[in-house]
Amino acid sequence: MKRMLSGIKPSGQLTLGNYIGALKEFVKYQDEYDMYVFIANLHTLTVYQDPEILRKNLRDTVLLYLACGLDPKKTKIFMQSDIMEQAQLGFILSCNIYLGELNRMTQYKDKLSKGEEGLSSGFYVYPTLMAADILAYQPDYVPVGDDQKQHVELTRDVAVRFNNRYGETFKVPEPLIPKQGARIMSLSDPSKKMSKSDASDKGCIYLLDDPKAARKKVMSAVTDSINEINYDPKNQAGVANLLTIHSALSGVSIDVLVEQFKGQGYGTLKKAVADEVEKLLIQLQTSYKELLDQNILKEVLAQGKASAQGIAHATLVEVQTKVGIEI
Ligand code: AQP
Repeated sequence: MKRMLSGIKPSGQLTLGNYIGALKEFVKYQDEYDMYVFIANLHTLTVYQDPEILRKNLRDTVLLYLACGLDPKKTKIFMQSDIMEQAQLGFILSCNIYLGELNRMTQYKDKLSKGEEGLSSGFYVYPTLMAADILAYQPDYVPVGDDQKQHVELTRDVAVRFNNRYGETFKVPEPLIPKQGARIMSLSDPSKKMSKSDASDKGCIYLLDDPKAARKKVMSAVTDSINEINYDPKNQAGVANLLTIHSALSGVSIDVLVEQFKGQGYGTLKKAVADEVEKLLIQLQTSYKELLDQNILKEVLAQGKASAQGIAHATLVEVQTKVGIEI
């Protein structure tokens, strides 16, 4: 069975973007692959987090993984910081990644160009830890949204470089980008990705949002003045985003939706999307509450750690031996 690995950074409450671009896909994949999904808690620290809020976000992330349908019998669910081998491998890999490569990372360049102050060095080097998060487990595939593609490219580059320098060690993983839903956009500004740490929450649906409040966000989504329902992400980004969300949640193809909504107003489309979103949130939150009462977090994470650590440890020992730091 081919192995697959991915993770989500709990830097806030999980969003509809995380669900459509990541979790929904993971649930599909867990039946076909040897699946590992971690909670990237170390990555959250690249930006200051209030410890109490972070702890709650960690708990909610695990519960939402389960509520979305990740099954701990099929998917190894674990906390990034529980596997210390990942961080140690991260340092070794950072010694095989050039400054120029990190300088080219779009996320870093974006923050620099916006003149963001107080950027931590952790933010700068986090792609090196992400490479270790992935390579420690020797996966065949890494499902990511398209914004993370560049980081997986860097991971592949360092794997190839390491293999060339020290001999075959790492499997070079393939990124898997969903064909549709790879980038769900903000409802209030469809030129921007829907992000959990967005300053305004108007454009973002959180999976734990009150379903009625989420409806309102959809109903006030920014569209355009063309007043025709087409799938045209360039010229009608807001409408294209609504169609993408509808299609991802209902399973109806975008072409069929465009045909179905032809000649109707944006209000009708928004109402249909709001229905889909509300249905999803009610279903997820019902299971979230049941899981919360079951108090199973620690057990799920311990089980995931037990399965994941052996693989990461074996990789680290091989790497340490190859680079010459083991006697
Ligand atoms: N809007 C999105 N559309 C599609 N996929 C998305 N993902 C995140 N947002 C969207 C995918 O979810 C996985 C986990 O992402 P992450 O939360 O670890 O990192 P991120 O992409 O940086 O998410 P945010 O919400 O934008 O976080 P902040 O605001 O803290 O930077 C990835 O596969 C991602 O592509």
